[in-house]
Amino acid sequence: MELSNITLTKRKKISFCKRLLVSPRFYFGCVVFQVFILAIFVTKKNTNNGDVMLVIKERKIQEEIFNNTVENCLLFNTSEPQPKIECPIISPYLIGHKKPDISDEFSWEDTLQKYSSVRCGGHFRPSNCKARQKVALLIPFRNRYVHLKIFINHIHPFLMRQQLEYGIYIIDLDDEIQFNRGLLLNVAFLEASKEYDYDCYIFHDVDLLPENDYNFYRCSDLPRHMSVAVDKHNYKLPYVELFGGVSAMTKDQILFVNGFSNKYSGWGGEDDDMYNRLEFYHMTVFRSMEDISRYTMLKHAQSPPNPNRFKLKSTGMKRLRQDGVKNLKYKIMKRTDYPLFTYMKITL
Ligand code: BGN
Repeated sequence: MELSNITLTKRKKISFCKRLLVSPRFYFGCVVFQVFILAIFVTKKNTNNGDVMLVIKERKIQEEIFNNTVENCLLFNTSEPQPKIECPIISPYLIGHKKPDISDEFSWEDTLQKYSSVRCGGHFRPSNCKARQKVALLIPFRNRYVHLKIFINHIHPFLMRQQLEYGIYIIDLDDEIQFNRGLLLNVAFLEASKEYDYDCYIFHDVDLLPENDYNFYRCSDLPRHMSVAVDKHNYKLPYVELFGGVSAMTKDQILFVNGFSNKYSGWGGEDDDMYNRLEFYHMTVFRSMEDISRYTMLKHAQSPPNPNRFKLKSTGMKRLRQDGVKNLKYKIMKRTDYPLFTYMKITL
């Protein structure tokens, strides 16, 4: 009895296999599976290709925009006479909301031509009135040449329309040292303030393009967080304590809280730490309306987050007085005044 049962099961299995081999569904399944494997392979290959293409593009644009030096621009002299009459509070040149052009397919020569009134190092001053604020744009940077090209082309006309006097500082860190946004912003602040008596310092990520020129790039009595509504976050503020992206502080406000912490290497946390500093000194962060403070974020791969950022943040207020712009030691490896921005590379 048992023996016949076993033979029956065996027979069933064999007949199942036989049926499977002649079934069109089986072959269809095989084809689908093969296509699936092939698709994974091709996508992976394309991603690698994409990476290579991006590196080539970055190189090309680096050469394109870092090719021109002071010979191609007029020197900036702070003591040049300027009109006595102050610019109006609201500039007559504002155009309101306009989605930024994010293409990098334009000629840098044309950009240089268009903004030839900008002085060496990216300094600009309106010619027909005295700007109400002198603003330094401080931009931490590493290897994002495509973004830099788009950003510089976008930000000059934006700031000009606001009738500001401004300087643009791109600050880069020794390749051997891990990227550190807070530290770079501290250095950029120290260097820009040595150079000129700015009223306002704007900490600006290179991948954020302001969409509305009623988003005034100036400081107020309170520290300002400006990139309130970013397209990547569906134009909504992700959390109330956010101080990253674009923010503005006066020299006094920065010195009062000892600038940013220098300890946050890698991505994340340095802006939250700054928010804590402001809170510690009872300084409220001011924000403009969401429909004005809109930004387009340029696409990029997410940098690896710093795994120590939570610990650093929780112990941050203990270090506040020793860790910041005061007593920060660094060396400038390279400084060049390009026609549309000042570039500095520093080491520690
Ligand atoms: C937050 C980051 C910020 C960053 C925003 C961008 C942290 C917490 C560290 C203690 N904060 O999550 O640094 O600017 O995202 O949306 O990672």
